[in-house]
Amino acid sequence: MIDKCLRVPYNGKEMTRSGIFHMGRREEGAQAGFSLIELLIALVLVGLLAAIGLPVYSKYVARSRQADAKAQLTQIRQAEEIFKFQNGTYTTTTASLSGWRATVGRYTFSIAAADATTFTASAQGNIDSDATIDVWTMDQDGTLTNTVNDVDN
Ligand SMILES: [Ca+2]
Repeated sequence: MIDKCLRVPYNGKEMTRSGIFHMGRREEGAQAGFSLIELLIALVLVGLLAAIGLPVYSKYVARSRQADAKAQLTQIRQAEEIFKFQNGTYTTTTASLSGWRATVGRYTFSIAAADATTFTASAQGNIDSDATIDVWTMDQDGTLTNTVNDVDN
């Protein structure tokens, strides 16, 4: 077939009349393209990659959402320390805390308990597609606890 084609040398390769470089030999009359089996194999491979990759990606996204809870709980602790410095005690009155935000991302925040020496702030949010709620708490010492981990449940 290549013998019948117009030969135009280009960078050491030969170009046919149709402008396609000859990379290999193809039998006369054979059609270029993919067979059904090749397409099915490609579809199965794409399906396998999606089946493996999607759960991994979902967990990665959920873990990144947990950063919202950690960062905001740290800010709440700093606001509580400022409040205690000014008033001698921690507070559950969130309006008294500087920079208070009741929701950040998928989390809602609250202060369950506070007195002169301790407080417990918590964050709750559903960070993935199941019904489990992710729960974080932070105390006056900055101890961060993931009471219910939505990523692994
Ligand atoms: Ca969930």
